[in-house]
Amino acid sequence: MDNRQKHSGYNPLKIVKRQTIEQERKKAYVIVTTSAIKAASRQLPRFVRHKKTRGFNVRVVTERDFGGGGGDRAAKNIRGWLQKHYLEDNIQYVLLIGDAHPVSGKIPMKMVWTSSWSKGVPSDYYYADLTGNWDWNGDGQCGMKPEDCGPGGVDIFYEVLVGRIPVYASIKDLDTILRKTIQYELQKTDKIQWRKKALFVMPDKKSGDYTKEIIKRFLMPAGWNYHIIHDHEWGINPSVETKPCTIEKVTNVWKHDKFGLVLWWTHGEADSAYDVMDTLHVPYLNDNYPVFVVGLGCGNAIVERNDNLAYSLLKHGAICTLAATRGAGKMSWMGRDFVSRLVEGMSAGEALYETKLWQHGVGWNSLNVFNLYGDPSVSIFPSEPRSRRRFVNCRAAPGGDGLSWKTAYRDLQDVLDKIVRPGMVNEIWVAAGTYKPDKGTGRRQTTFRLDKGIRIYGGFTGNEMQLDQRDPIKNVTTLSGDIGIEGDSSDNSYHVIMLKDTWEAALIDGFTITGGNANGDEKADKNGGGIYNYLSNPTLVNCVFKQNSAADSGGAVYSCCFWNLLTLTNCLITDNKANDGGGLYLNCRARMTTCTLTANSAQRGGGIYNDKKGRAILAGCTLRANNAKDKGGEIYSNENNTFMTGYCNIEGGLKGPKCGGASLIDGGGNIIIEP
Ligand SMILES: [Ca+2]
Ligand SMILES: [Ca+2]
Ligand SMILES: [Ca+2]
Repeated sequence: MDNRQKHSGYNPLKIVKRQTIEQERKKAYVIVTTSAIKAASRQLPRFVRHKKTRGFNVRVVTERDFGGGGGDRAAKNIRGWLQKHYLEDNIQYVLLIGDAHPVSGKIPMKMVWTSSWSKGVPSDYYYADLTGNWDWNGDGQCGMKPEDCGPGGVDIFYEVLVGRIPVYASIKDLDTILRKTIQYELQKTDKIQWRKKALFVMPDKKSGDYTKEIIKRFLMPAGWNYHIIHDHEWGINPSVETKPCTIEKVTNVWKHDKFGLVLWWTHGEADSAYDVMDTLHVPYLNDNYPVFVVGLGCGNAIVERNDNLAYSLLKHGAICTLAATRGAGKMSWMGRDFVSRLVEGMSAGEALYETKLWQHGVGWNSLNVFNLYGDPSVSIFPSEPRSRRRFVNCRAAPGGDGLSWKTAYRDLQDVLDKIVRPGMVNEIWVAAGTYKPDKGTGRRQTTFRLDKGIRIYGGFTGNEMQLDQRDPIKNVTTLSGDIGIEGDSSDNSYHVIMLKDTWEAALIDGFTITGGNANGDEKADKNGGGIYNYLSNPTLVNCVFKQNSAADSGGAVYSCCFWNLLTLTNCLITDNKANDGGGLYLNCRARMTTCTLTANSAQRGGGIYNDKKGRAILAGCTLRANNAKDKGGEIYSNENNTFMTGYCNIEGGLKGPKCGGASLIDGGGNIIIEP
């Protein structure tokens, strides 16, 4: 260890340990109902036993636990109980069973007002997001956008996955549904191949491309078959199986074939999806092969009506239904994304709430209006693995699927290529070695583009099962922009990593990032040789940035814009160069802890250039021997921003000659290293 490192905040022995996303703890399945239903249902005890055999802690909660009431009062009490217990009990699934009427029901849906013109939408989203304040402006109406949706208000991140079985009068119907659900889940894998067939019912001439997209992108790669009932051909190839679209034709196809999934898109009301299905035809369907129903259209799940189509199907013909409790506007994405996740093996609840989450709160009415009837933990292929973690090892055999170390991808870019929608992969483990973004093409625009919500970890030998078994110091894992001629930076990638709009939790942990050379013609390609970060909130942990450069700003990292947050922990940034900010260029919020910047150089801000919208806080960091030709060898901070340091170690001190700018705040505890 040389003298430089002795003063550094970068401590190779102290790798920050992080929990993986998948927790080992047993998950809980909570059934919320009334004591009357609990006493009367013959199947409920069997259902509880069944869920226990599937690995859940199961708990039946009644008004005696949550406090009872009707309508809004019951809703508040149920949510309050869930808020109190979801963390401690590790609750994953919530099944609501009872009278769901939003005004009078004992296990009600919550009336959500979605917008100022809304007449109220009964929704269970309220029970899935337990951390948000759904009446943030305190006017007594929940979920109004924008009034209740600011910071601290409604939060689109779900904590639990919610489904419901409405109970109108008959406990017998409830028992039928519970019995069917148990049977569905107990069927063995070799007996459920029939489920790999989807029925699309589209009496709308616009929906040809939509159907094609779902089939091509999601069904065919997963080995599914399909049947289309359509009024028109509309360029579907091969041509549609059945036309035109009438309720009689649909009933006929549905009852004589077997489908895992039925999706329709049409106009509708409580008891009818026009030209597709209505409650009169439901009894003719075959309940021995129940389907997942995705009903795109208005009102098929109007909960106040005991003859609503979604519930009628849940009793006979369906295993789960996703449908609207009121009029629905834009919703094609809802069906497509929900189906893509079901096909991949997610449970109904996961598929629904992941779909809602990744919609970013856009289409707020639809996000509330579409609700799940049925058990949220059921999936079409319950036994198939559906890990969202992928493995990469440059020494792996070719042709791997990335699902284990043994079958790892060889190239990090292979994983990124295969992600067809956000959330499909959420964790990537990368074994020691060097990875380049261009797949040998030499194209300088190629980069490791990290999509939303991905956590990427380096430092493995290639057999670890736990995250804390890795050692990024020993198993150096390099992401290198040195494409083309090795050692010649003039033909390197403009950015080794690019983050764009990754608003959620992108994490890069345990990598050496090197060789990016942002000297392109486009404005963006002149910034951020190591990482180009735009409108994203990444966290960089245990990373080393070295020998990256940018013609304009941010040799190692360029980070923008002002409402975003860049978090750097335990990183070493050395030997990078740029015009502004040889190490870092910040035009956003930044939080840096125990990082070291050394031997970076620039015209202004050798270590860090903090621009007008920059608001940086540094704790326990070392800046030393960085160099600027013009001003701010260690730090240059523009006016009208803030730059605060505490317990840092800055050569020459914060007010010394190597720090420039009016907005540097001494947070106390700083040490001055004399040059
Ligand atoms: Ca409100
Ligand atoms: Ca939440
Ligand atoms: Ca090169």
